[in-house]
Amino acid sequence: MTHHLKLFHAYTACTRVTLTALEHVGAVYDDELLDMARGEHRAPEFLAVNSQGKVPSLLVDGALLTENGAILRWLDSEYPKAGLFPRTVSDIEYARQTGDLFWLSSGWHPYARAVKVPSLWTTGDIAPVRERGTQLVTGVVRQLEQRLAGQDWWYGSDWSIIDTYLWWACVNAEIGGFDLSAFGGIADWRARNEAHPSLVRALAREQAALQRKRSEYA
Ligand SMILES: N[C@@H](CCC(=O)N[C@@H](CS)C(=O)NCC(=O)O)C(=O)O
Repeated sequence: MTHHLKLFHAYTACTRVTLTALEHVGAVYDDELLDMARGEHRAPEFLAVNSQGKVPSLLVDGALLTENGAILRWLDSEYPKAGLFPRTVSDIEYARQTGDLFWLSSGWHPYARAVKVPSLWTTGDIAPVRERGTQLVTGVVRQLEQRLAGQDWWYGSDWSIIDTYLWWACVNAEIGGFDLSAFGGIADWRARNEAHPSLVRALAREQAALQRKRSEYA
């Protein structure tokens, strides 16, 4: 069954993961970029769509899905042959993949945001928050380096959407000033991610939405 899909996203946000997944499965979808700097995610029009005021927000035939982990799992079940995740042969393996999604969502994501947008986590001085964020990101990037020693992707020889989510978290921290170049063990993996056609198309789609938004202001 073909669904009508509409994704609300934001520039450089974790919606890069959702966009990559939508591109990877070959979905036809509408998209709308929200300008977070102007507070569009808190505007009544968007809160009427998602009262959490967060992206990704994916409307599936008008029904709301939130959180990358949930959206990625739904897309994987709709497009099982697309290969968003490696096929699992046991419930334990499947639960491990789900654990990776939770780890990204509750670990990497807030750590990267502490580096890039430390004002989210404090009403006071942002410097110690950024410093702590940098320590936490350093710890998980080291774990990533260890995992990638001797294998090309998180799950071994094949790309999965987990690689895009990890890439997004690393690059988001870098946008906030984190020195990713100090981690030589992830350099080739990063380049492979950035050459992946689904991510390349996703970034082009994000860029097109950004240009549309800018032309609204002009
Ligand atoms: N764990 C969620 C996080 C969703 C999330 O926090 N998104 C950010 C953008 S990367 C957002 O909407 N921030 C707006 C806000 O928190 O006010 C996911 O990966 O989907």
